[in-house]
Amino acid sequence: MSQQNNLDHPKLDLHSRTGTNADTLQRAILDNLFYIQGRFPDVATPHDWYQAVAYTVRDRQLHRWVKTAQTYKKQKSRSVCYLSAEFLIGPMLGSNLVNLGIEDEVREALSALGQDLDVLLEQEPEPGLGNGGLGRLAACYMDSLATLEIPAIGYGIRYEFGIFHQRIENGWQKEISDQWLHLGNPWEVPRPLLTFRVNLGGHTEHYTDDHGNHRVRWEPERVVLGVAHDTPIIGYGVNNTNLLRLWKAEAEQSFDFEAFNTGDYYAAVEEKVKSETISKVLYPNDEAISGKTLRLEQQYFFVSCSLRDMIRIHLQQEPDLSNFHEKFAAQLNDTHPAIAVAELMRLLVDEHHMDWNPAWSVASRTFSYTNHTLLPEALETWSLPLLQQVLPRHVEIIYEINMRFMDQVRVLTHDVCGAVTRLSIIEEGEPKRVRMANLACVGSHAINGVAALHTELLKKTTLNDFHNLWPEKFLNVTNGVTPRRFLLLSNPKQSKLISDRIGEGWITDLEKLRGLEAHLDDAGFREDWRRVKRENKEALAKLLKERTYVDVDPQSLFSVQAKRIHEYKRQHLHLLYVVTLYNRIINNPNLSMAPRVHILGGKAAPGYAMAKLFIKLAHAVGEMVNRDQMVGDRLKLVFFPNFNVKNAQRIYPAADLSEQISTAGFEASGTGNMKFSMNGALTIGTLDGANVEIREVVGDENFFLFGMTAEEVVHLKTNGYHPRHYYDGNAELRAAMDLIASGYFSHGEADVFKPLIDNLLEHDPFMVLADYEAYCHAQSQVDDLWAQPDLWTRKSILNVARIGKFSSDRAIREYCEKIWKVQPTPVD
Ligand code: C3B
Repeated sequence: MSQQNNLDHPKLDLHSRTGTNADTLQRAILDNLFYIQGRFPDVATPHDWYQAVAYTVRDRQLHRWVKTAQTYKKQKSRSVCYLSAEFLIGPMLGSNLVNLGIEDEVREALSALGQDLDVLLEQEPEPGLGNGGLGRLAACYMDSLATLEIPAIGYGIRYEFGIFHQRIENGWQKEISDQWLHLGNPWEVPRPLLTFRVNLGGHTEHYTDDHGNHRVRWEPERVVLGVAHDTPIIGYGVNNTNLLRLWKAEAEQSFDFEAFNTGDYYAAVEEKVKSETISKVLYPNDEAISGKTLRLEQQYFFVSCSLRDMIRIHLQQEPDLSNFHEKFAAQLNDTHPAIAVAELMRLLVDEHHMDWNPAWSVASRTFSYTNHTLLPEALETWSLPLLQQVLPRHVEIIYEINMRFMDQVRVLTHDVCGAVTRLSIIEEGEPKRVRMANLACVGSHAINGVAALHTELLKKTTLNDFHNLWPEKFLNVTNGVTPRRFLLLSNPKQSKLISDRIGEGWITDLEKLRGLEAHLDDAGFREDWRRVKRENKEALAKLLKERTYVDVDPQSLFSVQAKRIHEYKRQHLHLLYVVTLYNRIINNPNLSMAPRVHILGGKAAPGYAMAKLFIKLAHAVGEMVNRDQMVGDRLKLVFFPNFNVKNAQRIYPAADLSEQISTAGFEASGTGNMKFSMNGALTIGTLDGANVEIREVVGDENFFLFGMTAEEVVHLKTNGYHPRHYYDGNAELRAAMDLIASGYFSHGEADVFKPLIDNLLEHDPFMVLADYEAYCHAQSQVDDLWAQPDLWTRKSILNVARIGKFSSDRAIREYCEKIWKVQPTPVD
């Protein structure tokens, strides 16, 4: 009843519309089926039912959402704004049901209607608005922010086409466009009235106003509209419902009437098409920059809309912008939104007429920057002419920021060893380039890496000059993942087993998993643990059969590597091991070994030839190995197509072994490593990214470590690395590479995989060959442990019991305390 009063309308009876018992839900689902979709049960397709359920769930989010907005407004809470070009949120129905705590009731309501919730869950198209780890991290953080009752808005782009679907044809990856919006998106609320005009191109005009002030006007060449589309993000077990606000680009006017009237119909439509292109498609590269004008336009487009939205919200409550930074903490998720530093200065100075110094003080206290990679090809720089062409005013502002910064730097560093040149936001050369990481560092009050090792390397290498300049700005926040989606939702059996033993507290306090250690000596518990894993593996085996036609034995050890395909992640090292096992069987047909199923999954960037060739090789090897009678069930290799959030949720629970084998120093953190471990897999991995910290908490004896350290990698590289030396020195390695090179896996055509083998032999930039022997050795240790199932189970339980640190709740708490300085604002 109190809800009724608080929402200020005596006739608004929220309870009848949003009750959560099975009866009310059943009525609401039928209602939505009829009134929103114009369907009735006799003719409704599973997708119609899915949508009806989704609307029913959304109705139950909406009044929490309104309450949340009211509460935040009343309390004038400081809000976090997470600026990210990617939010890989994945399917929403399952996680919303879990977070609202109404899964059982909805299941019951549906079964009374003759529908199966699991079938409907399958209907949801995946919002693939991200490439991989970075985008998924943003989504996990949104879940934790809401669960921790932190006022927050996620700002990004409503891509019409998300990450492509991967189809495999004759072993090759084929990209299929992702039409996730095709049948409508029940989760979003379009806000056509919440629209900003975004300038692009043109030139600037400097003038003096009536009061003698120097002012700048930006005369754009064209204008596009950014229209807000809101998706409610509900916390687990709380009322707080935050906002994911994604911007869609639209044309300012649908038609150029002049052109239309003169008969040039197509020219009239052209402008519209051009404007809408901006939010059309996600760039499918992870960790490589595209340098395309459209990409810059995307970045500026969403940043400008977001900042102006923040200013709009601010000015509803405050007289001016002098305390903007006290109301908002804006996180730059990598350099993709880094143009925000210049844009906020433009908004404050040009549009709100603040003086430069106070404006700079506001801006630099608003922003903080997370770096996600050390790979040089991922560090964004924009050519100055291109920036000039798209954002002429921002070039002036960046020059101004840089000039003032350089003056400061000269005094502080006395230009020791050329630090000034390296710190400059502008990189000299033909053409000059703007370094977005430098802009982000200069404009932020905090800079963080995403795992302890990564942050240390940032300080020592990529951002070393900035660290020397401002050591106090640097800190580490190790990544985390949400246990709601990646354990509670995706692994119901293991979750139940855990809750039956230690209660449900772990769901919002993952450190509570420690309580499982007390049950380690309980043989019945270990037996149940094994049963759950076996059942999860049976489910995956069934899915693998449907998707790839390969039969696998759920009793085998499931060894999984699922992530974007990239040379630094070294999927080819994994494959060399599989070929090695194959050779061992051929050489010794009676070999007794731990039966293994090796599962690979991941998308390759469409333009990344080596990664695509790898996918072909994985299929080629799988084809030979899987049908070789001599091998039988001892070894299988399966490539799981179209690795995405939905598929990931079925893969993690079924893994025995998690392959985290990147070249040390290259994987900033990794988050799959955490998800596997949370689901009871043991890790075989290098001392890289968050592996280091995972090993620390689960214990050395519960982790299969191998390979060079980051330091050793650098040392070997500087002293001259000769991959051939390893090839010559290891007979098994030689045999595996020779077999691939011989054409054995490519119908005798030796050329097909030549680029891959040649690259390894001649360059091997990620030192696969140097770590091969250590990797094989660690894999033998895996086999030894597999032969002792009970000991394996103990280690699996310990991995889960000790993984609490890697909850995104912990990570978000650290951001709140150390960077954003925000407090929870609970909603009644
Ligand atoms: C990724 C990194 O490659 C991962 O190590 C890291 O765990 C995640 O970010 C999240 O921090 N990353 C990415 O997915 N895309 C980029 N452009 C850069 C880093």
